[in-house]
Amino acid sequence: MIRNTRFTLLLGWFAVVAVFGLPAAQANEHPEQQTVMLRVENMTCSMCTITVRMALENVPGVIKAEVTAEDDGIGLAKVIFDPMKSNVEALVRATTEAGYPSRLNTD
Ligand SMILES: [Cu+2]
Repeated sequence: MIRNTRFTLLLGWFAVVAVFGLPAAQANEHPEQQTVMLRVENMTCSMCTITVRMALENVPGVIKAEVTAEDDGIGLAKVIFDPMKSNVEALVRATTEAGYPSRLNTD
């Protein structure tokens, strides 16, 4: 009887894994992608968003960058990158070297 119950539980577990995948695997569904927001300075015209986006997308490991600018000259860059190939420091360096100092947006 006990053995039978264990067997039923085991079957149930297999059914859950079959339908949903291993819980740990699900939590790490996209370990190759990380998203950060950067606060970018010196955004003076609409071309700046393109310049900053290109600077970010030229960083090895960057998958996608979206840049918006406000009237106050501050821009926001949403950057999706492979954390195995890049990091926030490399992203900040790229915009800064392009003339747009940035830092991790903590708001
Ligand atoms: Cu500009």
